[in-house]
Amino acid sequence: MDRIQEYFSHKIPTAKNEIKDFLSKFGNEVVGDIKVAQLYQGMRGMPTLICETSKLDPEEGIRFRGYSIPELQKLLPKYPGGEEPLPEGLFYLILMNELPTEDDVRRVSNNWARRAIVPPHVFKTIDALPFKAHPMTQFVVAIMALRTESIFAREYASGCPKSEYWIHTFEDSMNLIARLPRIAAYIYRRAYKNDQHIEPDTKLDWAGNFAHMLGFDNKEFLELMRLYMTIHSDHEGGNVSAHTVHLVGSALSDAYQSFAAGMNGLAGPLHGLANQEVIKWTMEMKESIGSEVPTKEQIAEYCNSTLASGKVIPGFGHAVLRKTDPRYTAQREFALKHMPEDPLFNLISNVYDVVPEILKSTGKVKNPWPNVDAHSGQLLMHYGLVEYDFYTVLFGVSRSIGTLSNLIWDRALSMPLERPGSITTELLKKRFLE
Ligand code: CMX
Repeated sequence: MDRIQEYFSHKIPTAKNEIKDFLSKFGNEVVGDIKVAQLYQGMRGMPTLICETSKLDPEEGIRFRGYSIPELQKLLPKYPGGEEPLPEGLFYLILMNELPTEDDVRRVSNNWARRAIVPPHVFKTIDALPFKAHPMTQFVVAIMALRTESIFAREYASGCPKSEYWIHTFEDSMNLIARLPRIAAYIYRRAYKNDQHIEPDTKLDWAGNFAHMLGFDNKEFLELMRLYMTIHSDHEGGNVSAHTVHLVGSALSDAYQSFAAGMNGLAGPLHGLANQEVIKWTMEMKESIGSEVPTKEQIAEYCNSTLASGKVIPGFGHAVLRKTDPRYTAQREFALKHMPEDPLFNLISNVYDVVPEILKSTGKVKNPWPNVDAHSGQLLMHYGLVEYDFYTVLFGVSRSIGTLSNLIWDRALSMPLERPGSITTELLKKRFLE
């Protein structure tokens, strides 16, 4: 057992006892009512899951173990000379429920670097796919190919006791998080850079090394990756990718199977794929208007034509949030600091000025404000990562931190198989009409 795992193991008995004690006192209390409409509305607003790592407030946005993004930008350790938080620190915080020291973060970094070797058959599996296969398809296939390495699957098959499930899930999760940047970079370089690959730089941190393997060694880009990987990691338990990883994991599917399932959810256009859709939509707008700097009136006209054609405006709206996403704001501040004159940034800012009023005027959009995906593509484009089909893979690499921390806790707390009840419309009608 390594030091990080051992430290985590000390957290489990206390957490278990607290829950047991709480349940013995309040297990029969009612948490909320379920309205019939909610059953037809994607279960919006129903508290049905336990997720300890983060909580999303509709007005304020995400808090990771109680800390907002601006607070974490101050409190989490940075790379020497850097200003953005290291995702290793975010991982430590949400897993241990403790702010990490510089040493804790260095330990996570070194631990992931040690685990980062990807077996050759994974690259061969990716190579078997057409170059044009969507990067998210390649990503999911590669994660499943890596499943040959699952310690949980092996130990479960050989009859390990239930008390050890979390240990094997911990090992799988750490290995998977460590290896994803290499896999993602391989997919990127294969698809867009003539299959010319870059060896890892083991002196770098996890996100910095990822940027390096993608082929971007600009210091600002490394900082962007640290911020990006931190803020996309976790968004409480009910979003499609987090919920899917938890649900599939509840069948004792291993970390590879669970995470691959979650990534198929992230690849949907209403969820993570929106980050590529935003840039695609923005490029199509510029082309359609015939200008690099469309006016606000032209943007408004284009938005109305998007809505009239029955499409959504990507990057705006949210199932929970009712204000501008603080992840959007963090990225906007990065742009204001490093590239205030970037024409695409100015266009994205103008879209921000225009879209909310238009969405409000539809009378049906509950949240007219931008979400995380409205800004991320502009920052990547600025540094030359222009192949926007790849953007959701970046989101996916980051999401491993949150979803797999949760999976470790699920096994540590022996969370049961998830199996909610369902009901037919006919039965509902009978109940209320007869
Ligand atoms: N553009 C146009 N219409 C929108 C809209 C948008 N950006 N956001 C919501 N609406 C529409 C919905 O499609 C729905 O229309 P119908 O009643 O005709 O079906 C109506 O407004 C009400 O929807 P809502 O309750 O406000 O939003 P939901 O909780 O149902 O959906 C979301 C949330 C994110 C799927 C939706 O806002 C959307 O489609 N946004 C664009 C895609 C996007 O940016 N997704 C990324 C979200 C963040 C992430 O997961 O990465």
